[in-house]
Amino acid sequence: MTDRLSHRVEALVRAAGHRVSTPGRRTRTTVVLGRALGILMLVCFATGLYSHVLQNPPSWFPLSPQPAQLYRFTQGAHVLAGLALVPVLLGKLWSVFPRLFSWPPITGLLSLFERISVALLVSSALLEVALGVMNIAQWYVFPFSFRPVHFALAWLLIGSILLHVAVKLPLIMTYWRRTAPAVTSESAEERVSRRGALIAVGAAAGLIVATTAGQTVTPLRSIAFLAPRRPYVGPQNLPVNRTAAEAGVVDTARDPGWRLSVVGTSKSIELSRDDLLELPQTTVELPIACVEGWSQEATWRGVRLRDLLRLVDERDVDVQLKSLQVRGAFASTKMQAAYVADPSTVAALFLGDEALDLDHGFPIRMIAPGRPGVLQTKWLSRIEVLS
Ligand SMILES: Nc1nc2c(c(=O)[nH]1)N[C@H]1C(S)=C(S)[C@@H](COP(=O)(O)O)O[C@H]1N2
Ligand SMILES: [Mo]
Repeated sequence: MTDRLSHRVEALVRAAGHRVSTPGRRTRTTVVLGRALGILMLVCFATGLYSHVLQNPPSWFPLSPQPAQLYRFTQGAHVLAGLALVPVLLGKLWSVFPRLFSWPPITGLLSLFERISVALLVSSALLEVALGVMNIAQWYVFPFSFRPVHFALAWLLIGSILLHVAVKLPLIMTYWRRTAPAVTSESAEERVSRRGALIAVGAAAGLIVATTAGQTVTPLRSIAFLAPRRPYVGPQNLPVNRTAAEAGVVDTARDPGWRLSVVGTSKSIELSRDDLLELPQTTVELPIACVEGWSQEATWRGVRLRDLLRLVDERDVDVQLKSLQVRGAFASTKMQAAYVADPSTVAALFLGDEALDLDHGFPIRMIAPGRPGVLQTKWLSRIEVLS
């Protein structure tokens, strides 16, 4: 009885395997796609770590506000590489899909180990990429906060990649070169089909990058059809991630009684918007570089943060920046002394020649070089020295 059942299952699996196996699904295809995938994932991992460290800096990490454009570059690369790897990942899964039907499914301890590592790899890769895409689409349907989960999955993913490469090393070496005997022995038809598969995957990745890159590479912005936010689209020609209405600050931000509190360890002051306008003004060119991959340079004018702190006799200190916003992860952010000391770190009152739009943080917002957009706190109400 069980014998007949297992024969039926085996026959079914073999038939399914036969149906899905085409010459395009060759080990060489898998290796070529795997290499591209490995490179893209390494780019994502390195840039993701950098972004994580900027948002949660360990005390030993040498934070540097300059170069001011660095985060814009690394986070743009993170999101673009992450999007480009979607078709490569799908192509690679397609190329190994027939192996799902290999029979018997497990031949020993090593093959059990291999199957578990592949299951881990595939599920963490799919989940990681899906979460990233959902996040940039601001589709927060998952019941947990994005960053810690994306971060933890990244380690799981990189670990299972290392394991996978170790297990597959002999195959990878055999099929690494185009001139390898295992590759040159394929038929002309097989070669055409394999190349076709690679070209299709490459074209899909190229198309995704071309139609998204404009969110950060401004000359390409007119073809950024896939980008959720595009440069120069928004109030004062700058995109907005969260509006004043969404943050619940419309009334408090417009209130004539608004004051900015600057709180030092021994002294504190309160400044109205007019008081702030009387202080020396500085103009800086700095980008907003959102963690979601879009970025845009803008001209900001306002008071240097270090000048504000001098008013309460402080210098070289870490500060807490508090927003009028009551709820939400970015209602309050921390800024380390390295950024506070930078002469281009400004509490901005103007964007270009106009007073900040309400959605850009009126009456005043923080703008500092080399920081993730999430830390450029809008609708500032309080700057507090951390002792
Ligand atoms: N108080 C507050 N500040 C905030 C945010 C927010 O939600 N609340 N969003 C941040 C994010 S994610 C980005 S990318 C920038 C965007 O600035 P902009 O809307 O002026 O372009 O503001 C940051 N400052
Ligand atoms: Mo952002």
